[in-house]
Amino acid sequence: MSEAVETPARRAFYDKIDKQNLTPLWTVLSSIITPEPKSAAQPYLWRFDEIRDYMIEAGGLITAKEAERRVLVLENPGLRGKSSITTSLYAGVQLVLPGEVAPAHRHSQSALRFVLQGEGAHTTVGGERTKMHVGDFIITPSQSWHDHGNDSDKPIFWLDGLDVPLVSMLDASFMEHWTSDEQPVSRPEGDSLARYGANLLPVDQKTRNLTSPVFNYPYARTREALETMRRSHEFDPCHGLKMRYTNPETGEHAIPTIGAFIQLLPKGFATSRYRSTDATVMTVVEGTGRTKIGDRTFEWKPQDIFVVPSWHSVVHEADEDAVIFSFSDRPVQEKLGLYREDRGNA
Ligand code: 1HN
Repeated sequence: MSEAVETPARRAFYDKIDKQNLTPLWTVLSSIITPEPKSAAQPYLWRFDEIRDYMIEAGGLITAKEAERRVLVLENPGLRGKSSITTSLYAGVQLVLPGEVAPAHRHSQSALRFVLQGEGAHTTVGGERTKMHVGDFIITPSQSWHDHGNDSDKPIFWLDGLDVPLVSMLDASFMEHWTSDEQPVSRPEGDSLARYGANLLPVDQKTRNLTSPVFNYPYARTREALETMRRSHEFDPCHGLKMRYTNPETGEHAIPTIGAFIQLLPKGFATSRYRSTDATVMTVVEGTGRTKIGDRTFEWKPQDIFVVPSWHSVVHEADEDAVIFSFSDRPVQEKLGLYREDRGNA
């Protein structure tokens, strides 16, 4: 269907109604209802080596305390100025230097952290502290108090993923600061993993949290699971061996607005073409290879971060055994009946 031509009489009419904040649908219909997703977001890859250098430079310019969070936002080149890596999600790389504290606050936005480099710093979420190791997937539920600190002797870098653009779109943002830099620790380290992450649940607990009560999914366990499963050699043509992080109380995604995934691509594996409506942020944990997103190919190595916009075809090739962590707004799209995927025909 082509757009209606503009005659002088029509133009005059549009100008007249414009003053009353009215617009004719027939001039915009084809751009607001597209036959398939036409994202403003673009495929892109950030090299960790480059980000790291800039972050160290930022470390000399501002403290974690003054910045509140010393983060460089990964802005999609098609969404500059919007603090967005996809239409619905935010991503950034955060640095906490030895001895620093990123002060306690809470907000309605949900967050995930995926540790890229550094060992032994900690984050405290809802009164429980956890140590951070490379590859750990750590979550901060909506409205939970959280602060980070680094008592180690090395800088720590992690990838932050938040539902900031989604919450902004819904005009549902709330934020508060704690009265001091660090919240009190009220539960022993490892408490939530013991209670909820050992294939056990407290017998009389009736409540079901929207966000997983496990808040650190240690990489050591995740990696071991992948390594054991690969022995059966059942690789999905589009994903290799791909798992999703779950809320053990419900089996749903670990965060209600953000789905998170880990996948192993064995050495030499090339995936079949795949596309889906959930734009996805990916970071490489192990291995090297390349990913073709639409018609662009990006070479990657550990800690690099890349983004696949909605409905762009994806093909991965691993030169060595590779592990990729990813996140998207899939839970939202699934709940709303909007999620679609296309295996192999893209
Ligand atoms: C936030 O709270 C953190 O707690 C990181 O580390 C990045 C970006 C936007 C809004 C809140 C954090 C954030 C953020």
